[in-house]
Amino acid sequence: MRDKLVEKLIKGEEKRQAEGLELIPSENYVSEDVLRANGSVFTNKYSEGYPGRRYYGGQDFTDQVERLAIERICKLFKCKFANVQPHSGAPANLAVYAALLVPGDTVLGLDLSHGGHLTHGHPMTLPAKIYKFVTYKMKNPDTGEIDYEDMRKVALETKPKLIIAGFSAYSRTLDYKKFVEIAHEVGAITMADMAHIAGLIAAGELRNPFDDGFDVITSTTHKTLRGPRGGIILTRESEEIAKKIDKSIFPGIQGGPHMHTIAAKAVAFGEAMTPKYKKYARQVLKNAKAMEGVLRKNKIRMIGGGTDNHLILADVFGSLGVTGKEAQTVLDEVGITLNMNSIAGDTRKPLDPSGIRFGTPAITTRGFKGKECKLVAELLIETLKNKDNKKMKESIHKEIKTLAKKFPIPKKFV
Ligand code: DSN
Repeated sequence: MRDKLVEKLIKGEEKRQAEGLELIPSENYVSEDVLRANGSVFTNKYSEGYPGRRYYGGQDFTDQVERLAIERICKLFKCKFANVQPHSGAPANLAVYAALLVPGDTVLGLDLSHGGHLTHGHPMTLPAKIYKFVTYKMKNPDTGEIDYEDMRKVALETKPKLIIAGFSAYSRTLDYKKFVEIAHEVGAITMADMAHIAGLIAAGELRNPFDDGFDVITSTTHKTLRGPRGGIILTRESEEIAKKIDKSIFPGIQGGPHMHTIAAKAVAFGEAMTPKYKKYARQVLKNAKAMEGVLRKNKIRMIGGGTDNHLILADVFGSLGVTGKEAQTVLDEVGITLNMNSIAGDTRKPLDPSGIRFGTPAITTRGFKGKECKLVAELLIETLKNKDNKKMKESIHKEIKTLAKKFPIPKKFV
């Protein structure tokens, strides 16, 4: 690359990724094929509209690649319609709200402090300024069970037009049937924001909300789905809903689709259809269970009491007296990347909360199995217990680097 400044930064990030262990549960590594498509000449092309009805000429290949992405994702999720143009998860969610609601309508979603996502109604977000968000919560943070009775009560009282299932920091299985029952009772549409677990659903390892009658699924494409940064909106069977969503994305909230990203999505969806990917998704879950075991043995409190998916939310302040921010910083020092996270009922502030959130999608892509995941969990706890011991941290950092070297980031997934 001629721009030496940017080249140096790319190399630096490559080295950081290669030498450290990525435990942020929403991150992953893409294959060189996904990277190739993402860095392709499709980035040069404007394609406002949809395949077969665009507002610019020269669409022979863009039409084909967008159709391919749609066909593949519909097969993976067993649904009739897909919009693959959302730039990411937040615009995907906004587009669904704009398509199906009018300003002032009520939406019911999981409380942020109980694992929900900012776009499900945090007061600082644009949707929260347009729509009225009400929430449901966990019945008991130590089991993670959702309080479906209360959810029903809130729904009957507030008559939401949309009910959202989905999360960014929740580790247990949702009962989609209950969501659908409650939605039918109050005449609401159901939307599942599956950004975190989309890949695990696509692989058939976790339940598909469409199988229980959900109307719409939104997701990002770069987490467990292992594609480029981007979003998708899927509609199970209603052409009316799908048409409204298409209009809501373009011309509603976006202009030209990013065709290079759509090409990369098509590649990633193709990879997700292979037996190798299914094996990967199964291992993601096994690896999270292996880490859960180590935390339990060490008496570290896990929100939800453990995990059914790829992530763990641990109360490190309550268990070890280390704050989430301290934990994130000290783990960065030894080459383990994860993120601080608020926990249900947190008495600490979001910028230095009680919890940490981590997961297995990226290390599983590197080839980690249960044995390595247990070791990583042990090193993580060891680091937190010895956060002021420089020598100990240096030795753990060395061990992490050795482990990372033994499991280089793969380039080919199929
Ligand atoms: N930022 C993503 C996550 O880390 O979960 C969700 O948007």
